[in-house]
Amino acid sequence: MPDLFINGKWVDAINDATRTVLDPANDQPLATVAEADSDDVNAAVKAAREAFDSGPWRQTPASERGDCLRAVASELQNRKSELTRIESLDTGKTLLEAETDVDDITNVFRYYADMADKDSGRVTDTGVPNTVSRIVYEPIGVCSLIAPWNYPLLQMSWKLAPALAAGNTCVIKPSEVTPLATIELVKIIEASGVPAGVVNLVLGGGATTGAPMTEHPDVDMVSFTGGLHTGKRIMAAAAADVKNIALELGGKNPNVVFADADFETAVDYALNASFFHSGQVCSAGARLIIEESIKDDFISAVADRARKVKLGRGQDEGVEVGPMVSREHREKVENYIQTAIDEGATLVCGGKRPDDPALTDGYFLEPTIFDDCNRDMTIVREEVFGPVLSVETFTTEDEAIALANDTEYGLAGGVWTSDASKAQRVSSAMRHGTIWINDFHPYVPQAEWGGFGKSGVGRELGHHGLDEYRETKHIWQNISPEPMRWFEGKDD
Ligand code: TXE
Repeated sequence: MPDLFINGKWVDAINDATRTVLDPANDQPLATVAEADSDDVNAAVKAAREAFDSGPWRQTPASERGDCLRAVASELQNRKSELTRIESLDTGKTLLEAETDVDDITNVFRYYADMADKDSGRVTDTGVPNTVSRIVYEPIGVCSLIAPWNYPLLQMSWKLAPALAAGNTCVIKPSEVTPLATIELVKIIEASGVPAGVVNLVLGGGATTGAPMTEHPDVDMVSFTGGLHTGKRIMAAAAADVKNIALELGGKNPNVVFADADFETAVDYALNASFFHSGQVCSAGARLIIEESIKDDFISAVADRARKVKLGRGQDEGVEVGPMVSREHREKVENYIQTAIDEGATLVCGGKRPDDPALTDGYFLEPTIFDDCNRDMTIVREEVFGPVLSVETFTTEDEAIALANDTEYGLAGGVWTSDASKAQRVSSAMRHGTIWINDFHPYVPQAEWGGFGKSGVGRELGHHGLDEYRETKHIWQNISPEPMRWFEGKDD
């Protein structure tokens, strides 16, 4: 079956090109999908433009748009086991992680279904007699939504659900590395009653398919989640037409542990913060910033558990961490590991591919910990996006805060302490978009997600996540118009 979806029809790429999608657990082909280029993007943008300008979607009552999103949420649950399996196969993540993703995006669709008709603007008191002043929200227009490979369904849903709730039309592109579950999501949207042309799916590489989505003059808004380097290019491309943008560009997230934290719980969460999904998480707690007095015991406890993490195929029983997403990405992370060694960090555990012969074909990498790190090291400054934890130490609260903020990113961070006042002081001082106190990683659709600094522009989720996809318009009416005679009396 063709797998580009343009103007309500499933079609092949115009140039008939295809791409093979690989299973990261064994390097074997999983599927062959269409590979779009700028011709397909042009067709998709044209469909989205027409659907926005003359189609019914933006005039559809917001409550009915909400009903479509609710139908998507129900179908996501009906097809949960199938979607879970596809997402797990495509990304390498475990079935439990993939299932959690499907539950999470169901909640995101439900949340924006409910939000769709809850806030249609406000009336202001202008203070000027005989006037009516209304603030209303309108969709922005055609939105290009570009997602990465670590959370393909989830990242796309964070964009698509609010974009549709607000009445926009969209051209969407998952990562070329992990396109499979998004194809299923679009089938679900098609069946939900969303009209033709409102959601258009293109598949393909960043330069050939993604870039035209950001450069096309008929696109009004670009929402992107991915790497910093690509984010900068997209921002520059969007500048040509002054398009609206929303960018989530990852992080270098501190996990600050004070000596008065509950030791066992903090160890458990430090492990999860850094090695969950092989560390391929934008909010991964990849920088452990720990009070000097407990460092040795803490590192030794985390390393003991890291050595026991069960690697394997994400679909197999008992597996705790799957492979990395691609051969190229594992090589990139291995280069970071070598650089850390060259720059003088102390390797505590991991740092290599597993010895298990059953894992040699997949893109596996052992959980890796580096002690004796400092801010001059590449591993401390750059987003590694793999199962690699760096350790820095502090002795005072101020020092902990300074280390936590010593990053060009600012996406998320954790603070561990049993002192409630200290928790508040430190979390207030940390310059990051999300702070977890005595926790790490949870998010909810009700709360905004996004970063300070180079972690991006704008916010997803929550109220703000809907605002990203709306224009605000002020409508002013003079209800008793009469000549104002501003210029009278100025004749010679
Ligand atoms: O991401 P890219 P890559 C970080 C992580 C990783 C690095 C690079 O540090 O090592 O990014 O990963 C599309 N115009 N994150 O190279 O390139 C691309 O096709 C338009 C953090 O895989 O950012 C894919 O759909 N689109 C992150 C998407 O952008 C372009 C998650 C992401 O790919 C494009 C993933 C272009 N010029 C990686 N070039 C997070 N924030 O969670 C590429 N794309």
